[in-house]
Amino acid sequence: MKRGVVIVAASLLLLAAAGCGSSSSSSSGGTTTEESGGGGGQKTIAGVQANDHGTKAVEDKGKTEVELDDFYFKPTVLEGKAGQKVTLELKNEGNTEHSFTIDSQGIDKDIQPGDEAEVTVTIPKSGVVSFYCKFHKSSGMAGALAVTGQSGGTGGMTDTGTTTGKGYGY
Ligand SMILES: [Cu+2]
Repeated sequence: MKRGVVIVAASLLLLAAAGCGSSSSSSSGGTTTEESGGGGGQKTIAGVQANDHGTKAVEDKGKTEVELDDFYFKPTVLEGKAGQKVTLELKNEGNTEHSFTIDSQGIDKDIQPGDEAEVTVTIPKSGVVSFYCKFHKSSGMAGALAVTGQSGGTGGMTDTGTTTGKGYGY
């Protein structure tokens, strides 16, 4: 009898908490990125879970700047013409050492905090090529080279912006 009262009281409290808590729900679970429900900016790029900081077309002439930070590449996906050679200017703006590594192209460049480095990469003929930081790949520090216009279909990259879904009522 006593226990039933307690349970009812508890569930009333829960209801009350749920009712007024929704307006000010700023408790987003701390700083871990274990399961970011869409807002955290993680996506699977070329089969690698990566912290997404945008897609950019590479420069036709000149260098394309890529920022290395703790712990992401920005831009994260570089798009160019199939087979195009691209010079990347890598800038480590983080507080720890990072690397720019592409296994299939024999590239493995270590960059100290505040330093810059240049690498020449090749946009794949089709699909995507994964690059990553060998120190922080498991933290989602990865990205990809992709052929312009093909990134939506290949390698499991999710292309946002094309999901309209609703609104076709006309
Ligand atoms: Cu790193």
